Amino acid sequence: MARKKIALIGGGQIGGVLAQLIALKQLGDVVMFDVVEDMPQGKTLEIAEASRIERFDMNLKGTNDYKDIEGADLVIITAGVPRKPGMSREDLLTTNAKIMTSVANGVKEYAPNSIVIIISNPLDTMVTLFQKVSGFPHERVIGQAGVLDSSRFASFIAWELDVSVQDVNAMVLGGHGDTMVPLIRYANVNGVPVMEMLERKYQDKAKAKEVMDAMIERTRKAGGEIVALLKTGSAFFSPASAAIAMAKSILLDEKRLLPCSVYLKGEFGVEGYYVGVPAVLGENGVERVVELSLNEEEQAAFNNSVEAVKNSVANLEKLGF
Ligand code: TXD
Repeated sequence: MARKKIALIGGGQIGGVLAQLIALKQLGDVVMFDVVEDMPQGKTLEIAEASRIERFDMNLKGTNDYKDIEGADLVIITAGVPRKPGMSREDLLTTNAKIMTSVANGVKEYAPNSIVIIISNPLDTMVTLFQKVSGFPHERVIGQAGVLDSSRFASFIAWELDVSVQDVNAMVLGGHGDTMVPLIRYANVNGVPVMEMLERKYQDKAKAKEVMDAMIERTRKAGGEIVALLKTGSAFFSPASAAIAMAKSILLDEKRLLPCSVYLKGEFGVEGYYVGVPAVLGENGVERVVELSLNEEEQAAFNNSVEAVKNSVANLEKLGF
């Protein structure tokens, strides 16, 4: 089987971790593109020089020329600017929309058959823009947000209940903004409902709800919490891990059910927008969207989050993109 070729567009903080994880997990050869001269060459050279220690045979190449991504099977895009303390993801819209337009043209020209995972913020809007400019089929353009948001939620649950995070299943739907929707009813520890565990722990329903509400609030603001601590940029280890889970499911045709930003054609009552929902990822990209029943409160929260995505996309159009 020929080795897969993975192009990373953007070789900054997340791009660097992506390259290292791809090499360590031996998912394929890496081409890292960035507009900054020499930097992607330096980063990939450095990771490659650890190949003897980590024992991988993957090739890594840095470039400032789109031609080098030619024939990539998978493209992961982190190009753009990250948030600084006090900024919302939406504040990045104008700058990142310009960058995403140039990236979409580059990918369209040199890797027209690739499957694309987008990480740049504001996430759902950047995915929308990439698809619009590239004209790629919707199932080959996917946004990463839900895998990370869900992992954050699962981590908080595991720490609260003092159980292994490996046994926690928790999912966050909706747009990648502060209105995202962590699903309480479906959160469980190896099948045991998280709410039931909280109620048994505190012997008090109101207190259990209070604790859950605090975890939900922390999940919604988790990106900002990291920005406030780092001060010079946003999360980069965990978004890279999240995108790699999606990449692996696609490259190895694992068909994992992962929450990601995918194009909806009526599912969950949404028509024509990219929003975070559970989807099966395989060799064709998004193989299908998995619908689940939401109660009134969950659907209202989801609709509210979809409104935020719609507003962001409307802003993009107002800016002329
Ligand atoms: O879960 C998620 N989706 C996210 C998204 C979680 C955290 C951060 N998220 C967003 O990812 C963040 O708001 C940013 O929009 C992106 C990338 O974050 P990163 O921390 O990697 O930013 P860096 O270190 O600034 O890297 C961005 C790189 C940098 O090297 C620039 O030179 C490059 O992008 N860049 C470009 N590359 C290619 N083409 C163009 N035009 C370009 N412009 C800048």
